Formats: sequence, structure tokens, C-alpha cells
Amino acid sequence: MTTVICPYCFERSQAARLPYRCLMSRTGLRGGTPCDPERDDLWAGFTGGTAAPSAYMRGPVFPAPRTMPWSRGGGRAECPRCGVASPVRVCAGCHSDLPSDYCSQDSRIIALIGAKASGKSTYVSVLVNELRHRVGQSYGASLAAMGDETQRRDREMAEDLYERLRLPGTTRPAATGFNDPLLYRLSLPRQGRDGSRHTALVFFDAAGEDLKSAEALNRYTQYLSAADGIVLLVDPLQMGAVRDALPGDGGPPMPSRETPALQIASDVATQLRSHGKGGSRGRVDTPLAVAVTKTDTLRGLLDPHSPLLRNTPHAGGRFDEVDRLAVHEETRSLLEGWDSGALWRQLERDYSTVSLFGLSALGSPPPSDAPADAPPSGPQPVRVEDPLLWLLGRRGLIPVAKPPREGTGGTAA
Ligand SMILES: Nc1nc2c(ncn2[C@@H]2O[C@H](COP(=O)(O)OP(=O)(O)OP(=O)(O)O)[C@@H](O)[C@H]2O)c(=O)[nH]1
Ligand SMILES: [Mg+2]
Ligand SMILES: [Zn+2]
Ligand SMILES: [Zn+2]
Repeated sequence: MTTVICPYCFERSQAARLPYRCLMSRTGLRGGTPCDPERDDLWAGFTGGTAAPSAYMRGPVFPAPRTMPWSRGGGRAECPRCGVASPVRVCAGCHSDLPSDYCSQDSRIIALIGAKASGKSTYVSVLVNELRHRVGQSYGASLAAMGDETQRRDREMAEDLYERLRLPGTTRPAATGFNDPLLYRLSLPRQGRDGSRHTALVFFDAAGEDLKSAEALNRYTQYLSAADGIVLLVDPLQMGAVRDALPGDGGPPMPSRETPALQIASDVATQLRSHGKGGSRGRVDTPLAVAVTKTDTLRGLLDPHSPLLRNTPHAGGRFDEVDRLAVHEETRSLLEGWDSGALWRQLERDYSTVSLFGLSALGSPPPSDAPADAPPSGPQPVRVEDPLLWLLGRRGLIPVAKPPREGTGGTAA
């Protein structure tokens, strides 16, 4: 049975039970009259009702028939009023239309959080590109954008960053607009069997400021509590120790001070605990990947042999646990030297399953004379895929090469 989590309100339901929306079509009528649009109060309420009244006049919603003739109907059901078969599924909780291919696979929600300008939008754009190319090739995976809206934004993101070499602009906060999730279908070969296994991945590229406003944080919390895993991006240039260690002149331009990662991590843990995600000793059970971004700026502070400076080859199409632990230890020793190690202590206190990562989406800083541009050679990412692959590996979705003996590393991960 396929379980679908609505990517808009995060209600969980069985795919077969999702209601339908009538197409109001004049073709295929069986003697009756076509349905008229009617005001969708549930959906209007969910979206805040800020659009023009005509936007809320939609095809009537009707429940899924009790016995679904999947094989015959191809996922369509006949509207009880006009008799025309419709393929459009909606969420029962919020009446948002769901892309048709979203409903035929289990959903995995990977939540992405991080302070303003920590690099979330750049990361998503580069991650998607890597999953399609280098990483996709190693694992035999493919990634497809689902639904018109994600397809449009997916194209725009790729054109901006990879063709025009423009960095993403600052993301609009949810309070002033509706930030839709990005919906992808990740297809991976079934381990030890023929065929592939499809998983819907839901990313929300929220604005950094959203973590500050209570209303936006509420929606965020629903997203976080539905998540199978959370990726927290940490901008090293926000750490006092890093700012002091990097050269003032000729070094990367310093961003203005934003909400500390430590505070985001602890606020999120508080919210998740209040949603029943607290496990033993009050630590949150949701796996948390903490990734230090922009590691290209740290080159001068790292050993030339640091695992953070190169990609892992994903030999044999497996995620290498030994390599992950090396990255975790290296990042942990960095964090312990920054701001008295407060972030790592807070993470250990709040989360039962944490793994640390370091990544660079761009591979080198934006040109100093054109800070809104990507480096002239385009993004040359380092380790952007690791946090997601770790989370997928934990769920058994990709093969993992385990260390010879378990129990090394001493992390909770
Ligand atoms: N050196 C370096 N800088 C980066 C990298 N990725 C992002 N940046 C810088 O960080 C800035 C912010 O990146 P965004 O991806 O827009 O960050 P965001 O978290 O989406 O920001 P908001 O949408 O404002 O919350 C970019 O404009 C770049 O200047 C990287 O890999 N290396
Ligand atoms: Mg952004
Ligand atoms: Zn919903
Ligand atoms: Zn109808």
C-alpha cells in the first residue's frame, strides 16, 4: 500500500483514498450536464484566501470510489455528478492538487533548514544537478521533477546557475508569498531485484527569515515533523572563530550576521519535541545531517589531505560508511575549535542521530567583482550529495558499504 504525505499540509494518507477533483469537461459526458466550478473553501482557507475570488472557483472534489478499478481506469475515477472520469487527485486535508506521479510512490520528506544566506538555494540547485549526473551515474539513479510548478522552477534554477552562471537571489519569506515545495521522483534500482524503486522527495527551500516568524515557523514545524530526515546547513562564515582566522583583505567577503545555527538547531528541537518527536532523554529521534557549507573558503584552515576537500567516488554504487565517519570526525574537530564547540555540544544534547558533513556547492567563492555570479568555470561542487545519501542509506534506499567492524567513530549516528 502506498502512503502519501501531502507536500503542502503534510497530512498522511493512503494513495487509494485520496479524493478526486472533477475536470468539468464537456467531452465524455454521459447524457448529464457538465459540473460547474464551485468555491473551494477548504483550499481557500489553507492558502490564506489572498488570491482573487475567481482563483478559488474550482472543479468539485469527490471521494475516491470504495473499490478502485486501478487496472481498468488507469487511476481515473468517474465524477458522481457528471460522470466524466478524472485523473486529478487532491489532498483530503487541504484540497491542494497533487501531481499524478506523486501519488504512485511513497513520499520521503527531506527537510532543509538553515539561517539566511547559509546557502540553501544554491545547495538545492547543485544537488539536483549532481543527482542527475555524477551521483546518478554511480548509483544508477535518475531524478525527475514532478508537476508543472516544480518542472518550471527546476528549469529556471538550472538555466540561472549552469547557463547564465547567476547565483539564486534571496528566497522570498513565506509570510509574503507561498513557497511551494519542490517535488522530485528519485528512481533507484531495487537492491538484488529487477526494476526500480521510486521515491518522492520533497524539498522546501524556505527563506532563512522564516525561522524567525512564529506563523511561518508553525508551517515549518509541520514540515519538519513529517520529515524522514533533516539537513541543517551551517555557514562557517557566521562563526566568530572562522571570521577571525580568515584574511580580511583578499579573503571572501563576510556576510552580515544571521541567526546562529546553534539557535536554529535548538529551536527546531524544541518544536519537534512538542510534536512528539522527543525520544529517550528528550533527544529528538529524527536523523539530522548537519552540513558546514562553503568549505571552499576554509581551504587555508584545512590539512591538504582533509577528506572535506574532495568528493568520494561512491565505488561500486555504495555509500561508504568509513568515508562518512572520516568526514564526521573532521567536521567535529572543526566545530570543536569554533566558538568553544558550543554547536556540537548543543547538537549532542538535542538529537539522538547526528552526522556532520562539510560541503561546497560552488567549489570556489563567487568572483569578488561579481558577487551575484557563480565562479566563471561554473559550480564545481564538493560533497553536496553526502547528507542526502546518508539519510537515504539509513532508510535502505541505497546500498551502504559498512566499516569492517561496527561501532567505530563513537557517534550517535
Ligand atoms: N564560497 C561559497 N559561497 C557560497 C556557496 N554557496 C553559496 N554561497 C554564498 O552564499 C550566498 C547565499 O546563498 P543562497 O543559496 O542564496 O543562501 P540561502 O540560504 O538560500 O539564503 P536565503 O534564501 O536568503 O535564506 C550566495 O549568494 C553566495 O555568495 C559556496 O559553495 N561557496
Ligand atoms: Mg534561498
Ligand atoms: Zn494537504
Ligand atoms: Zn463532475
